[in-house]
Amino acid sequence: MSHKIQTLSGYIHEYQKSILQPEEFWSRIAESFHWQKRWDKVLEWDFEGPDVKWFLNGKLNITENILERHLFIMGDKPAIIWEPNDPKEKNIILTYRELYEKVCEFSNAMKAQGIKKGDRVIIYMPMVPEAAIAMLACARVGAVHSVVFAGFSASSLADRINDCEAKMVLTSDGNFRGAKTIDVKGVVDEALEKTRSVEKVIVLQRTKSEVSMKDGRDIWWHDAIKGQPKENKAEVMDAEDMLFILYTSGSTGKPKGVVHTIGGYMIYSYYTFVNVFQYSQGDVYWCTADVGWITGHSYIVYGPLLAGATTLMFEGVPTHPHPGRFWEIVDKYKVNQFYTAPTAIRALQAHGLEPVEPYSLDSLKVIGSVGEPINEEAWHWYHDHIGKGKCPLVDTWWQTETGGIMISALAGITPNKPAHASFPLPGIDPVIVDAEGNELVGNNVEGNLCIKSPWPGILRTTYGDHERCRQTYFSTYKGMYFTGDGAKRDHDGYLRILGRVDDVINVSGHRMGTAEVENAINEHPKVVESAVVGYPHEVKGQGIYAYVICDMEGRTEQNLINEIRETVTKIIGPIAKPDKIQIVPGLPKTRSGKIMRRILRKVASGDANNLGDTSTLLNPEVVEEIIKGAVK
Ligand code: 7RM
Repeated sequence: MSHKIQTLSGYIHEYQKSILQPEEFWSRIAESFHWQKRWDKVLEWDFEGPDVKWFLNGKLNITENILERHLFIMGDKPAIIWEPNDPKEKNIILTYRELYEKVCEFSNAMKAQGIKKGDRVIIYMPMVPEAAIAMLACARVGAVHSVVFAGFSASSLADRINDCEAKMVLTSDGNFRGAKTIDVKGVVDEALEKTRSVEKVIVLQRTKSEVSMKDGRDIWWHDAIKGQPKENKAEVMDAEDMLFILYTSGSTGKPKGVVHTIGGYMIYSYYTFVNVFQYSQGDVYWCTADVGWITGHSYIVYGPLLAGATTLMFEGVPTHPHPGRFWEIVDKYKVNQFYTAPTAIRALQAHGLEPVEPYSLDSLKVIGSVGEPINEEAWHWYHDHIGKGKCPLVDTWWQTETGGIMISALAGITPNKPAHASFPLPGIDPVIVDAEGNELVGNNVEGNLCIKSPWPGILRTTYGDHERCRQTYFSTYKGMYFTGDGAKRDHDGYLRILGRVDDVINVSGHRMGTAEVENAINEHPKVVESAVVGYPHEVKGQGIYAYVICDMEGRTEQNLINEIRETVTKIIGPIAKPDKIQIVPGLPKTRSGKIMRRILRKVASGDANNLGDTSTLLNPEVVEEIIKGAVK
């Protein structure tokens, strides 16, 4: 089956068709998959509810489309290549047949431990093949997985377990990352003290660290699969049954559980993978994300495996044991498509060309970028020194909520421009609107990015709180999905993403709500009030700058700053640790008591010269103090 667009005119044709006749367009793609029962209707939707359904009453199991469907012709083809953190440890290559057997075996084990269709299962694991096997095993038995990035703290993990009332946790003893061995099971144990729903924990032995196993609750992975058959029949699922929940940060409160359903997500992750990366059979594809993020879900696991691709999974970090590690891996496996984040590119760029030079990188055909706007300098370095000027660079814009890539060039097919995501994929109808929601037509316009009509990968709800989903995405502009990003259509019609327009910051490609970080800071007993903003950071894209009002009694400033950092690490995880903390006497507020973040953002960016009018503030004098004490 090939739904791969081959030419620019092919793209234009497919795009037009997809917008004029979306149902015909998507059903033609869905037809090449295996359905136990065909759908009755392709699409039903309204964005008021919101209520979006694709492939109504279609019955399927996504793992049959990943496993059984590929066994006959591709049983011996590598499905997953796993490269360990330590280059001296042996790698693992799993063929489609072996993956089939392992998924069946583990899904049988999960069933034996009491998991049934509809149960929620938390996956808190390092980047090992078992993480992908765990996801697919859930899908096979009809359980809903929720992968939690293994860098999150016990308290973040507990919040997620509680929010979805998970019945099982899949985890490991520890995690190798760079030079460190990270405790994983201990974090799970701590989280489970604050939760009640979890009945069983299955623990993979990875680091052979000392861990405590709770009788009746915890079982080793290798014991759980003992004697389990390596085959089974996949559960019959409805196209609109939940496939997974993935928690993501927004501008208010706690992270919300974005819900994706089986049929639409399957079609969309597959279609976008094949077209954006122009994957050909036999290619080796590598995405460096972690499976704890949506990029890992759609473009390490589901998209590539649905396409019968060989997907590489890397356990480690870009700079360990040396800053040429990525390029060493590219040469070792002759990687053809390479997909990473601008923050990784900038971090490696800082090491100069020496670590790149020993490697030929000849095999590369396509390079990709995701997670944050890629600045022109990083774009050129990546394009010239990694892509050697000959590989198309796809700058892919999308979100946890969109399920798959929305705006991107198709590698080598559609035109491309540095730092521009460029054009929408077939099926995507983006618009730029002004503050009132008026559509800004034509070129040379800038505003907020919305999407006018549904695509198969759109989120269906936020778990347990549909109103929050409506409020967050469908209420700002009537009848449209609001992305939270600003965008510009330039004089040539290329789309450029300008970044978030809400209180979400993007640190090393990780989404973080400023309110979420503030709440964590406020947990420190000496903190009175705090305000968090993003500021431009050379490597991370944005850094976290926290202004904090403290009760200083009995503490030095430095002590407090260190303690606040620890508090945030404990409550959210190291990724949310503020880069800069300024202890301030007050925060600039309007007369109605709202913090003036605009001013704080300017000061944090080192741009305190033109703060505009501050005379209407309740406490204008505090601004001077803040400028004086700004952390450089
Ligand atoms: C895939 C992912 C989503 C937010 C999104 C943007 C930003 C992502 C790009 C980008 C500019 C890009 N999902 N973003 N990709 N900005 N150019 N190519 O990252 O849910 O974690 O984040 O990330 O602000 O709204 S996410």
